[in-house]
Amino acid sequence: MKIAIVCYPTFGGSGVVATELGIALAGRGHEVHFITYKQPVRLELISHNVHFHEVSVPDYPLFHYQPYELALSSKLVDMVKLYKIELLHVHYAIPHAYAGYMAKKMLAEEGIYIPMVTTLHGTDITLVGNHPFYKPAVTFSINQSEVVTSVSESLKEDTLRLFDIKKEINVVPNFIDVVKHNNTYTECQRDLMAEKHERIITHISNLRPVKRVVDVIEIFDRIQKDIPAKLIIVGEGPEKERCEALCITKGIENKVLFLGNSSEIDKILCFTDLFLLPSEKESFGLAALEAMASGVPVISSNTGGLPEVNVQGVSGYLSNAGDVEDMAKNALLILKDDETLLRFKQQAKEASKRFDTKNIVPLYEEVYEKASNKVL
Ligand code: GMT
Repeated sequence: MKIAIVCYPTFGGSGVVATELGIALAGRGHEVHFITYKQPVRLELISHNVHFHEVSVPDYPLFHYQPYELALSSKLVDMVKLYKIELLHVHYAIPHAYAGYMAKKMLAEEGIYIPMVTTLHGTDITLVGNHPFYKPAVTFSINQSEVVTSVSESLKEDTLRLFDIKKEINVVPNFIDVVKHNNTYTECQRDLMAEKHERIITHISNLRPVKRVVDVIEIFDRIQKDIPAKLIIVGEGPEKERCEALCITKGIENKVLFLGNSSEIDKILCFTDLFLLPSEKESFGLAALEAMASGVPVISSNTGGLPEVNVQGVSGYLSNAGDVEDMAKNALLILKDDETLLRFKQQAKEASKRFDTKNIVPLYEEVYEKASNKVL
């Protein structure tokens, strides 16, 4: 099948999932066209089955805001016609579902009927899409998609609670290539980051308030009072400066490394002993799944879709968002001795296998089949 994938090409989870999906679909013989404003960060390889079409918005002094969805919908129309694309798969409702709907309508004027699948990722529903500025357009474009998917049961429930949705929502969880995450780095270069006797704790996110990065520092502060440890924070975002300042106030700045955005997540996870994800909201928690697939146990909050990913007492522990005492206590339970840590590492890896690419990508193929049979 010829599929257009529309996504955010940045470090966010939705872009990562969309990119990995495109790569996996191409591997299964589909022709995949990424249509977005920049080559997706995880898309290293353009091949005869994987294409990338850049959407550019001409700069014009009259525009206070650049009309991205207009440029995107025009680009979609052109690419569908040029490559005879058979299906649009848009990731993240805002503004992609809206632009996709406009493209569908323009194409229909020319007698070309193309189905659209919209995948909801989380903040497009729980944070941004829910705002009265966007809500009518988000509701409309979700209802106009042939098939709607969400990345967790929890996100499906949130969507049905917050919006007037007339469509069935199919849950297709995020996925991970378990084989790729099988640590191939035997030594993992731990010594680059920490002394032999120190535990390495990692947090990866876009450092936005919803991630509660301050809690990451609070949890780590309690851990390092009990056992020798280092904290690695990967990502860039608005909470970074506040967290750097907090580390100085607590006198732990020499134990915390802020690495910025990294394209070496696999290497970092390879030498990580514990992953922290204390988010306020999290529709799935792809970062937690990536950690688990690399054999890293997870201490997380119990919000949103996290309980569908992190298994209490098996791949790690879950606590109420904000309960840093409980999270630190649970972290110490896992880290206290080598034998317990090894057990949790193995269990985390095992628990991640439910979400292996080979189990989930066929579910998207079924969704495409369903969408193709009911073009609106
Ligand atoms: O977490 C973010 O702020 C980024 C956001 C995105 O759009 O990339 O992540 C959302 O989608 C991911 C992929 O489906 C999920 O794993 C994240 O849980 C979800 N984030 C939130 O719900 C806060």
